[in-house]
Amino acid sequence: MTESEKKSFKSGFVVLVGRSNVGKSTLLNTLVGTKIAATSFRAQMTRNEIHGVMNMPGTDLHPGGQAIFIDTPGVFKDKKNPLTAKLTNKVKTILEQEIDVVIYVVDPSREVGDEERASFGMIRHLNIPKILVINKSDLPKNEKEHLPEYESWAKDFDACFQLSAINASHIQPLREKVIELLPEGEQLYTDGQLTNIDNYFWMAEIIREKIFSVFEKEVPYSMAVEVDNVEDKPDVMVISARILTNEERYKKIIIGRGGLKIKEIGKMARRELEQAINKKIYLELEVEVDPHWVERI
Ligand SMILES: Nc1nc2c(ncn2[C@@H]2O[C@H](COP(=O)(O)OP(=O)(O)OP(=O)(O)O)[C@@H](O)[C@H]2O)c(=O)[nH]1
Ligand SMILES: [Mg+2]
Repeated sequence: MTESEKKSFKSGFVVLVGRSNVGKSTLLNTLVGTKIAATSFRAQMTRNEIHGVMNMPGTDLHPGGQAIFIDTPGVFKDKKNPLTAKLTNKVKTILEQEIDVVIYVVDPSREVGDEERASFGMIRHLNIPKILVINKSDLPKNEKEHLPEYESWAKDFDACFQLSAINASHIQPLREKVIELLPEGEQLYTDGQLTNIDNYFWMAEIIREKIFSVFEKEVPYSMAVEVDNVEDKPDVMVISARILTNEERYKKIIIGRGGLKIKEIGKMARRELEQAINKKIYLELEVEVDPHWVERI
């Protein structure tokens, strides 16, 4: 890198904020180009601060840059749930850190209500550039019934993009805008380093994602996954993990009749992990009742 290139290089932290289920984690994965964060049609998938790094080489027209996207738990209105309080606090803590740009994500198929206003309220006072992303542009027109209302919000933002995170359409203009809005600075994550999460956490998240996908509704949010051990043998990787839940009845549901459900979860998780690691995997899954798992999140 020459001195002048170094000077104009941009870098910084870009936080993704919005209600639960609007597609923040999907967008993070698409922006980075690798699946880092687990996603789900169920609310409250994301529970931790997850970083995804995007490196953009410089061109004749634009300086290069590095954006570190920070995925946050979705804002969710369900006061009775102790998990919700914990997750809301996590978003607040993330927003108190040094961040350079906010991407506020909305879903045009969902109406603007108290939850949306509370969510916007968390970022509106921030004195940094803000981008509005109206996601899920792939949905049919009649499902995006609240689009005009969200479009009218654009005036409160420095830029607004309509895109589809899941189809990766119209993503490049957003990437360029992010780099444009970042301050000049040096590379923060080293080459090849794409995230802050470790392998154990990432594996646990894949397993949790599969639990959400196997159960439509009956399984509670009250569930966590912990990977206890990973043994990387020459021909197979042995992963031991525990699914933790609050109550005995949920344990029964997760295991399923004759162990059918847990087998299905294991099969789906194994398939994805094998593909990502490119190695045969043996996955040992247990279900345990642990009423205190929320406290450890
Ligand atoms: N049609 C459509 N669906 C999408 C798009 N992006 C995300 N989704 C879906 O929306 C659901 C929620 O996606 P997530 O990325 O997990 O949403 P999130 O905002 O991270 O949710 P939390 O982590 O719970 O806050 C999933 O079923 C995604 O497949 C999109 O561009 N179009
Ligand atoms: Mg998420």
